[in-house]
Amino acid sequence: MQEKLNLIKDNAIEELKKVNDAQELESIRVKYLGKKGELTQILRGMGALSAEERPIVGKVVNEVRSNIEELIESTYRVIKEKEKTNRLQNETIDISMPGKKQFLGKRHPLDLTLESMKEIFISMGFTIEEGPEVELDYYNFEALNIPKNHPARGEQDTFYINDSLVLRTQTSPIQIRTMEKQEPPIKMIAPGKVYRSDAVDATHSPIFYQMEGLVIDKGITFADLKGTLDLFAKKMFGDKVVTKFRPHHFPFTEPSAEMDATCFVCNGDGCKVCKGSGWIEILGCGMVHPQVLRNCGIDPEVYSGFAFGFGVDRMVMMKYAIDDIRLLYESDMRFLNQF
Ligand code: 2NM
Repeated sequence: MQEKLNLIKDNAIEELKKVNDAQELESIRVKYLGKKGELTQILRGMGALSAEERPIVGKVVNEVRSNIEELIESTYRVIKEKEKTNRLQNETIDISMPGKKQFLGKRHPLDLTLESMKEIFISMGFTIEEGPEVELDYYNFEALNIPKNHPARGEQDTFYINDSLVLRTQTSPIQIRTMEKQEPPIKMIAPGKVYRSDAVDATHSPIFYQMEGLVIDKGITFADLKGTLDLFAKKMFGDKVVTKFRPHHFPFTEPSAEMDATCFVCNGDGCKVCKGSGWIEILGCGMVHPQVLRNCGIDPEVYSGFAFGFGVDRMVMMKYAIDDIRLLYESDMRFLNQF
């Protein structure tokens, strides 16, 4: 028995000398000390020994066992030390290697254009107001003279949350909310995202951006409207731009108009951007309808005002000669990196 134990010990020592890594070391530990290991087998078989033999053999087995354990322990430390040295040698940092490129985000052309529009109106003393995108039917339609069954509802078909809640089709509900809570004078713009259930094509997107504006005070006339919007066009597209106002119809303004500006590309001669006409349609506008003022608790005998609305996407598309609105919503970096 003593001989057998010594043989096991010598074998273990030999094998441990040849160990190269932690995995090999572990399989040696299992081989000798594991549940089915050689020493464990011997311990299990001790029941068959006589009462005198048992303590003697037990002592030797334990000695061999702790010898092997210590050896495994020290071999483990040697292996770890070797691994660390190897790692340090292999992981040297080559500071002459080129770095990893960090990609910086960019402003979206819609955001850039919206900002330059806002700047122009801020410089004229307008405040910026905001409102909810999920809006009461009342603020989106009713208060703006668009009752149920009005044909304008069809043109602005939208996403209904339920009978009284819609995704706003225009930013005008922000004007209504502002007029309700603020005494005139009011001089505000309302930029934001709006929704319509339009099928996607080169000029339609179910989500797009609008910017509307409103001025209410005593004695505001159509001349104020023209002066303000003409100045906007000059600041936005250049001093040479000339504007003209064509009669139009909106339910919430009377009279109403659309403003055209001479094409900023050809100065009115006619080109691809203005489709040969020399003019570009910029915005809709008008004097706020007296009923809309009354709906907001403003007396139309005392106050008057004008309002206007732009499609921001249209502005971006004109400014950069983009012919497909989908490019603004597809997040294709090959497109967006150009701005
Ligand atoms: C437009 C065109 C004309 C407009 C009217 C109002 C309000 F609330 F004051 F009645 N807000 N916005 C308006 C007027 C909007 O967009 C093409």
